[in-house]
Amino acid sequence: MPGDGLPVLIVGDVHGDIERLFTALKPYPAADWRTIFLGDLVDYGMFGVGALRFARDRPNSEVLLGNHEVAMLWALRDPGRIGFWISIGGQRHDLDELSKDEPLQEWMRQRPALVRLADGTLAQHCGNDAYLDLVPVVESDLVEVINGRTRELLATEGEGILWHVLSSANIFETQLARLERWLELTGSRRAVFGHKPHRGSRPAAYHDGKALNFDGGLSRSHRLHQRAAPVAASVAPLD
Ligand SMILES: [Mn+2]
Repeated sequence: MPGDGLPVLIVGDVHGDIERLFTALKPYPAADWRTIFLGDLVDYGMFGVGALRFARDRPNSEVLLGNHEVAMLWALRDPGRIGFWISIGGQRHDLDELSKDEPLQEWMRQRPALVRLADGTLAQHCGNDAYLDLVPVVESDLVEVINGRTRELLATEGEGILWHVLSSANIFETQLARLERWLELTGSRRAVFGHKPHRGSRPAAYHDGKALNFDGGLSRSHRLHQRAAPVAASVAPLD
């Protein structure tokens, strides 16, 4: 993994606000941090593709798949999905830009759904165990199996299945038993996710830190943008 051994920086949902992303990352030089982007870099804001390219090219970084990336890839393949995608914040100029950039498309289709860090942290887009729906049986290397299935679905017109899984509501805040089962199945000690803005000024911790939400509503274009939320609500080191 790129940046193994470096302290870990988590970046919640960017949603096209590259300007606030730059502000948020200023204290954290790429060479000094292993950066994990939790997905949903696109939609709502004007610079979704710009944010994707920036995250892709940042050294020592990993970028997870969010439901909005899936919706965008779906719209790219099937024009009949463009209307839906625009209804969830899709920006037409970004789709045009993506359609001209095949290497970026290919990179997006290779994004993992899950990343497990050396300290036992599991990074994922939504705070839900719906990822289990992607595998018929629970296997020992669950994280790798789910990531393999994710890539397979993106390569075989399975965006609808992935959209359904990745847009599942965050439940770990309120459902400790499901969180604990998920952590056990994936061999993890805590889950880090984004997907739905919390309302705090720092990443929100639940169940003694076993669940951490890093979506601080960073994008000013998001319908749930928290006007007073500092960038540190979405971008912060992992303790
Ligand atoms: Mn999301």
